[in-house]
Amino acid sequence: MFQVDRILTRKPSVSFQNCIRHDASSPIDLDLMNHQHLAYVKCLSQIVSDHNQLDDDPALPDCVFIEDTCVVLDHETVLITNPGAPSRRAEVQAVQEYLTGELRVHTMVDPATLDGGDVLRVGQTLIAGRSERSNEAGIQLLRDLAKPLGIETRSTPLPKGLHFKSACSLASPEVLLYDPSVGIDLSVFEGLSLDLIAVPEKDGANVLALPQQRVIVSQAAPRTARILEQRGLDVTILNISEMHKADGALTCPSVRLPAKGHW
Ligand code: CIR
Repeated sequence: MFQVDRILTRKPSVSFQNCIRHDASSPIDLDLMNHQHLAYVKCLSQIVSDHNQLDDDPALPDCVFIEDTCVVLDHETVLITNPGAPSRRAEVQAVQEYLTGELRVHTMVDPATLDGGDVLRVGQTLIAGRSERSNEAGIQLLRDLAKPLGIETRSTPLPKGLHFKSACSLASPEVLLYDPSVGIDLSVFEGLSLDLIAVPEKDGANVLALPQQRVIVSQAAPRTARILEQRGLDVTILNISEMHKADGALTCPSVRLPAKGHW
């Protein structure tokens, strides 16, 4: 997304330490998480002034990862997802309430499941990863909604890892970063005029592209940051160690809403 009008975030839950994670060996520091989240929000707010933050919910440990609750299709249309992890289903309520009245809201129910983290937007194309969280029925619903808006939806299996966007993301409208260890079928990007760059660090595969060639990169991926600087991008580095411990990365804690006609 390169002309962002507004940003939506959600405060980390007081129960964030109980989030879903594949490796719980290193303890999560909640104070540090809150500090890192504030820095994330501050960084985005300096670039996009219109920012709203939803309250946290003690019953929803993963609610900070608001990206998974919806897919914004254009400046007036959003799909509220049915997250694949049952413990995350209720996260969508607050997001739906907030966006209702502002956007045309579509919803999804079982057996369809989809996490926003599995949907990568490249211009007028959506690329959805079929993962443990996002199934064919969820992707088909997305495709059906997107098509009349002139948006094509492609899909590809995610061979391993949590989300498609844990394994690849846009650093700018022309540059796609991917983690070569995941084994994504790169033919899914054909015809999209992208430079594909294999990143040297796993935590470098998910970056947050912002307007004016700005991009946020995790402090855990210094070599990826250097590659992007060498390509002339304006790189900001953030420490998101506590989000990484929760299998989260830079796109996950925000929803970016486009300006009319911009995508
Ligand atoms: C989960 O397992 O659902 C969370 N702990 C992490 C979600 C990260 N979200 C994302 O990659 N879009």
